[in-house]
Amino acid sequence: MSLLNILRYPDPRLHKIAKPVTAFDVRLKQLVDDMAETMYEAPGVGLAASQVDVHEQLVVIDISDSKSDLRVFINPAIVWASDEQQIYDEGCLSVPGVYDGVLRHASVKVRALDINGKAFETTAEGLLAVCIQHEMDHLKGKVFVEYLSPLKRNRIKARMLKEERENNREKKRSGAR
Ligand code: GNR
Ligand code: NI
Repeated sequence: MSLLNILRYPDPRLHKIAKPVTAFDVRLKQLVDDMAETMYEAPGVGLAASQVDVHEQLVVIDISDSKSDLRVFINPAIVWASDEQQIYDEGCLSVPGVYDGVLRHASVKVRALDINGKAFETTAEGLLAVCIQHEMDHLKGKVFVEYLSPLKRNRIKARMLKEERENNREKKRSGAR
């Protein structure tokens, strides 16, 4: 098990399009383990492979309070979405400290493969529906701040770049000693 580095907005690698997973081997199981560990440690309720610079259609989610209900979605596709929509105050491990309302389908039916390559379907509502749609956006290279107004997005981008500069400066300072 190992922790993976989470890319931060506006890293251009967050906008790469993920390719379908084709091999259900040990390497995939290792990657799922590492992504789950990274998500729990962050802590977050979901993580898409794109966020750890692996551009394959793989998502882990755990919305349980006990952190004991890991869900793995490989090559996920939305096969039905409700007309009803809901606004949820979203955050993202790739945009730390930022929370804002995003309008999405209130309920979605998802078809995906499990860790062994077996197909399954699940219908989600509430936070799980939000999370699945948020993670599937990552696989398409989309970060939730892209739903916000250009003004908000530009402010967020500027804040993230400033934090990155400060982090780099701090890293250099502590490394120089
Ligand atoms: O940890 C997360 N919390 C969250 C809260 C509201 C809506 C979506 C999310 S997903 C996020 C983890 C993450 O960045 N996944 O890509
Ligand atoms: Ni995210």
